[in-house]
Amino acid sequence: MRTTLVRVTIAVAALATLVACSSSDSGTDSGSASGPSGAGGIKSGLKIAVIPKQINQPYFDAAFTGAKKACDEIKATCDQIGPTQATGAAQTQFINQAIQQGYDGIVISAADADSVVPALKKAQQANIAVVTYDADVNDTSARSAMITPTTPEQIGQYQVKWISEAIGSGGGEVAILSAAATAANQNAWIGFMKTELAKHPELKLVDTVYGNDDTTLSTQKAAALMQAHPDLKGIISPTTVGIAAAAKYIDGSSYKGKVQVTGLGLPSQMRPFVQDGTVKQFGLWDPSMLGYIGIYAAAEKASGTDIASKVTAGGKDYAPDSKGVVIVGPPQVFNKENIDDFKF
Ligand code: RAM
Repeated sequence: MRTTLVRVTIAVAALATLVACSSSDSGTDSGSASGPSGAGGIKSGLKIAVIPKQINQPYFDAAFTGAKKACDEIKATCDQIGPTQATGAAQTQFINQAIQQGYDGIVISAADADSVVPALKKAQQANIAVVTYDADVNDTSARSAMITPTTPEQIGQYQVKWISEAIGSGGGEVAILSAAATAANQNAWIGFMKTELAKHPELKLVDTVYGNDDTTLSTQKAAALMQAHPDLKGIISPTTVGIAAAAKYIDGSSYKGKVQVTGLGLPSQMRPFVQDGTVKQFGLWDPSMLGYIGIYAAAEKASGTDIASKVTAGGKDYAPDSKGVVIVGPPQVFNKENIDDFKF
């Protein structure tokens, strides 16, 4: 039976729609934003750059699937551009490239919450609509809206719940294997994990390490954690790259069955580790919704619509909070019973 965190039916229905429509390419390339306003006042022919923390990363490719669907619907061109390494310095080059190439909008997941800000402000001065998705910037004036999966609090709390259930009442030492130390999303979740861990005296957080969303480094960090903490009972990895690396490492080691792994992962990458029992449960949300709503928000802003109190995507209204944050929700937990139902 499917375990529900919030109201999973909505997410599954939305996901099914997106998956069904996701294989087409981005919309028409008219190269300018001068087209007449279409439905919802969005100009046709907008050019929008989607800048993930890094390219060739299945999580961001899944998000871009939703972005392309939105671009098809609004007759925009959207391109996913970005670095292979998730750093702010590398992303800055792509932001500058988008400015030079006359994009109308940038939808970005910030690898570094601070260092991309000056370039994003330059983009705004060049009349480019800037929206963050997945990972925000610290200076929120550098973007018009932020599309976030669900509340950071909930994401933090659930990861502690999953590791606590996997380890059992005996408890023990746990460690966190994160992405980059500069990523605002992971840092916010870790903050809430610590608050939640304080309610679990049986669990002791002994280390927090950073694999920078790099598979090799994340694997090395998982191995080093085991060396440094031979009594470790669990690894929480709030990154799709980190959790896949940690699960693979534990799966192939003598720690299998002794050390639990959980966090945020893609069902497609985690399936073998759930099926063979290395991972009992983990979670995520539908990444494609972040790209989908991100494109609509950027397109509305680029078309002159005020998105401070409402973003409309695919006929549905989302209300940003006072800081411009749109919560997509809800999260989904994956386990042996339901993992085959999810394709992303
Ligand atoms: C990785 C990235 C991304 C995060 C997911 C859960 O793919 O760090 O920012 O949201 O994990």
